[in-house]
This record gives sequence, structure tokens and C-alpha cells, in this order.
Amino acid sequence: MHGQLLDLERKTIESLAHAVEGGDVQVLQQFIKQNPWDAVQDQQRAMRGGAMVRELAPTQDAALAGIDQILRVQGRALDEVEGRLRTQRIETPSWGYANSGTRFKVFPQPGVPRTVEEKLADAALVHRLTGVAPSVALHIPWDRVDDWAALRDHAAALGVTIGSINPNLFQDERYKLGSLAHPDAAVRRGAIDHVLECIAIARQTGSRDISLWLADGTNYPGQDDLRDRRRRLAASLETCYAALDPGMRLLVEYKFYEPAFYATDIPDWGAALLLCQKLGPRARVLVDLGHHAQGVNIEQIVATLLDEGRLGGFHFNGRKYGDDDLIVGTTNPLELFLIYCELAAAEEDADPVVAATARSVAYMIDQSHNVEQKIPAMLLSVMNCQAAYARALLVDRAALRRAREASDVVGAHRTLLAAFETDVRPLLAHVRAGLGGAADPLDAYAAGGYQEQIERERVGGSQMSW
Ligand code: PSV
Ligand code: MN
Repeated sequence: MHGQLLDLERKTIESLAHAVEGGDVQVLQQFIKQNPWDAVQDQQRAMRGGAMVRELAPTQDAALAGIDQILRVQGRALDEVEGRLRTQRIETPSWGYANSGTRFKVFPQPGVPRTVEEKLADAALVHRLTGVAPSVALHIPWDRVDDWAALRDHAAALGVTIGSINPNLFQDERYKLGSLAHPDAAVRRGAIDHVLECIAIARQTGSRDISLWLADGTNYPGQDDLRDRRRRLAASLETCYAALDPGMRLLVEYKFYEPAFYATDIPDWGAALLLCQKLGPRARVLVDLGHHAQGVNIEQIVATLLDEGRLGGFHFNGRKYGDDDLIVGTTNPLELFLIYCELAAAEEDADPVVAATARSVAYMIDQSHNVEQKIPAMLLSVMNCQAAYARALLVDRAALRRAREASDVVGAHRTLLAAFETDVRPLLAHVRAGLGGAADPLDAYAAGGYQEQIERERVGGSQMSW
């Protein structure tokens, strides 16, 4: 089987079966169905001969040697960079695997998960192929189950863990005029109780982070008192924060507009930071890349929050206009690289608070894939984060410092760009293979039969919406 995979260009079940003398499509389908992980592993090995990787293969060793040389000139070693790439972590969201759409139309896709268990299975495959996505964020109530300990065990059996717990404070009738900042104390109490329920869930799933985003705000000037809303929100959050277990953190996400259009209660990083400072050290700001006005310098926000010891996490996505939820690193590869540059540098900062903050950042994807296939979209998202981090790790920081000290503006900029322009694909293929993943996760997925399997098996029942 392995030998056959190596020789074929495009590995459909049919082409595999026909490549073997007496090969039978049904027998092979059955084999792959019963041995999904073995099949994936075979394909992972096979991907060293896959189209993209094959194109790079002759130069793979030379490319790695080239990167090794670049690092040696900097007085660094390839091992260091590889080690950091191996410990990179990206959390994928349960809702990114399910059907979703715009407010105009949800285009259902065949094979999408019908249950949280099926979302975990898809996330486990993304982890298996990339090697760096071992946790899955849940949204409550979208992913609510009766037995959280059983779900935790189920995730562990699949090779993943349950990551951040996201309360939903925007899809209940009572939240029409807000949740934690609502004018009515009874509605605020209900919203607080929901967050407390999420903390109890996090306790059972072993999750560290409660990740909070509020739709709260107003649509018209005069609709509510802006300072009253702020005070109500702070008081509600204090109750939530006080209920956290010692190891838990509250991540506070901001967004400058939508669904409220006149005033959003946590519109930007400054408002989020002020709230976190009021709450305590385990309240941290969450930066969703889509939640900024055009032209905002997100890497500078990241630098500020790192310096304040208050950067809690990311919701990665790509955006062109607003909260577009596109694949991260597609419309904004340079921005993603610059963000990772801040993080990679902060991980080694001499200030222990900054370094510890950088090392405890929760890297999460928050995307809904509306027209693109779900699992390939998630694979590419994780791969783009791997590429951005790899490039950031190649920055010659000593040369950068020297250029800055010499007031060499263009030189400093070119030093940064040199890393951005480096082809890190051979390095990442090598790192992923070392992690037991696929040199090229997308090629491996296309060859794996998983998409065909879920499209066959996940029919009937009501598909989950996001
Ligand atoms: C809101 O736009 C948001 O970014 C929040 O993180 C939500 O939890 C998520 O999207 C839901 O899709
Ligand atoms: Mn988000």
C-alpha cells in the first residue's frame, strides 16, 4: 500500500486500487474505513512524494542547509528554530468545522459534523496532519453535552484536548439590548449565570481559558447611558472573574462594531485592557484580527499588550473589510508575520513578565468557512500560522538591532523583510514530518479519503448550524 501511494500522482481510492494487480475498489475502501489513521499515516509518508513536496524534494536538503547557514551567520542553530516550531500551538474552533454562512445565505456542505464528537474528530485530523493543533475551542450552547467528563475522555482518545470555553451572550431573545451590560439587572444576572455555567464546564473539561465576546452596545445616541453601561459591565465581569478557579483566565475580546452600530461596549483594545486591569492579573485581552478598523496597526497593539503583561490570546482570521472570518494569512500574510515577529521577540524578552506573557498566549483560530471546504480551510489556516512563525523565527535580531542603532532605516526594514521572503516550506515539511504529521497536510488530506468518508457517513440527522 505504502509503495503504491509513493508512486501515484493523485491518490484516489480508485487509482490506488487499480494500481495493484487484482485491486478491488470496495475492498480498499473498507480497508481505509477500518484503518483511518493507518491510512492517514501511509498518506503522510506518501506525501514526501506528493506533487508540491515532490517539486521541492530535490532541493529539500539544500534548502534546509541554506536556512541552517542563514542561522549560523546569526550565531544561531537550526535546532533552536526547529524546537520552537515543534512547540507552536494553534487551537481550532469547533464552529469552524460546522455549517456557517453570511446573513444572506448558509450554503450547507456535505460531510460537515452533526455533533460535537464529529467536530472533535475533524479537529483531531487537522492536528494529526499539522502536528501543532492539539486543542479545540468550544462554544456554549452550540457544543453543549450532558456529560463533560465523557467528552473530555472522548477528545483524549482522539488525541486532542478541549481548549477555551466560549460563552454565548448574543443569541438569546433576552440579549436584545445587551447581556452583561443590559439595563435590566435580571438579564445581567442571567448572563452572569451563563458565564458561571461555562466556568463549571471548563472545570470539567480541564480548560484554562474562558473566552468572552459580547455583542453588547447601542444603535442610537441616547438609547442608553454610556457610562452606566460601562459600570454595569464592569460589575458583571467582576462577579464572573471572582468565580474563576486559580488556574483559569478570563480572555476579554473587543470588536469595534457589529451587531451594535452606534456604540459597542468593548470597542477596542484600550477599553478591554482597562476592564482587565480592574479585574485582576488573570483577565487578559484577546485580539481578533477581524475586529479592527481599516489600517489599524495590530502588531503595535500586540506589542503594547505584551509589554503590559496583558495579552491573553488571538482569534486568527483573514479580513479584507471587517469581521470577514477568512482564512488567516491569505489577505494579510505580512501582517500575520509582523504579529508573530512581536511574539517571537517577546518570548525571549529580558523582562520575565513579558516573556511569560508571550509564552502563555492562547493562539486560536476564529473563522467560519462559508464557500471553501471546511477541513482544507482549517489545514491551510494552521499551515499559514506555521509559516508566519517560522519566518518570524528567522529574523536576524542582532542585525536588526545594529541597523536601528546606526539609524539605518532601510537596512532595518530590509532585515525584517529578508526573513519574510525566505521560503520556509522545506523547513516546515521537515518539522511536520518530525511531529508525525504530513509534509504537506493539504495534499495528504486530498489523498486520504477522509472527505469522501465523512460525505458518505454523515448524512441524515439535522446538521449543526454555527
Ligand atoms: C464575534 O464576531 C466573534 O469573533 C466572537 O469571538 C464570537 O465568539 C465568534 O465570533 C463566533 O463566531
Ligand atoms: Mn473572535
